[in-house]
Amino acid sequence: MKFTKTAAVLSAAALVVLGACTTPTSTTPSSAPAPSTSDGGSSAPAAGGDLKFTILPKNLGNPYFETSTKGAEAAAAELGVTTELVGPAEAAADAQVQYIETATQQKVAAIELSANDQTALCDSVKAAQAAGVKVVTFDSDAPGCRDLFINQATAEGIAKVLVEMAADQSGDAGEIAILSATANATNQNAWIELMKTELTASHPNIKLVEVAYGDDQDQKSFDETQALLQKYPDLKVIVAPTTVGIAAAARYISTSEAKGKVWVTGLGTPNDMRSYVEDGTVKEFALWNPEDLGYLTTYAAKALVDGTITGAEGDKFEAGKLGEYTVGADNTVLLGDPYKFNADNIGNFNF
Ligand code: RAM
Repeated sequence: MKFTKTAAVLSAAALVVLGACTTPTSTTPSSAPAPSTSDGGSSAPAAGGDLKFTILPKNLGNPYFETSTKGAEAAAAELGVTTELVGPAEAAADAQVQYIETATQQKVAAIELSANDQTALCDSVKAAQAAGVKVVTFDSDAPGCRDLFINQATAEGIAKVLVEMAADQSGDAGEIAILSATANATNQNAWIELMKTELTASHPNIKLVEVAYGDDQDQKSFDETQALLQKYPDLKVIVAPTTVGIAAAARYISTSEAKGKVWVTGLGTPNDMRSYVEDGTVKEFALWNPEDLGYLTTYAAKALVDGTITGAEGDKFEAGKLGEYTVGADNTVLLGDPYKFNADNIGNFNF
């Protein structure tokens, strides 16, 4: 079942309305299978013909990016584009540079990038662009250099949902901690800054005691959770705005004495989090549909490569089953709104 359709059917009112600058006009789920299109070839792309896009997530083996890649590949199949998925095993700050350089040498038409670092990648991104490659970030931006950013939801909207859940689950008072991804992650850092602002402005009785980093590695996130519990015996909530971190934190707490006392919330996938909602470790968490994010990214990249859009504010393009989208300020396209998952609705989602 697709998120877009289900969310609309379930409860449109439950969605956080954030002043979207997109206009999805259709929510018909795609039945196109996600093909395996790995191709390490180095021939130049022919306009309108054998276009090649490189998909470069923060790291491989992360279920979130496996799902976004599925969407990106489904869109590529619809558009007749060949894709190659590449990326580092670990989400380190500059680990993506070599993949950008290789894609540039291969003269791919576009790179779809979730940036591990806001600035460390810009030299290689600029070299790619100089060689004629369009660079579209998704999920985590490199604002200083990319052609276009496909944003899953506004940073303000994500921070608001995260703080809302932390406040609900702590009784709006007491100690909370954040378990993030890497210390350089553009997306998590933007959300955390806005969370701090929101906490100070509207939740004076909540104390954020620490921001810990699990580096989007399962074991490190698990160990950091244990350390947080030892350091802060009065901790009430761990907010993990990363799918890897939230799942690892929930796994730790599900078999510890903290279960039922320390709540885990943040951003997770329903499939990763289902058992922890069912066993009472997790009350509520949020996300968007990563598959739609990947799908939209490929359509946007294709529109850029075709010259249908330049990435300027107001540019419009068709994104297959998702309908028409409009480029907003700062060369950004917004997918939609974050969505909260809990025991009442998680059974309706499968990603
Ligand atoms: C992890 C990554 C990704 C983030 C999600 C919520 O998979 O850090 O960048 O958007 O979590």
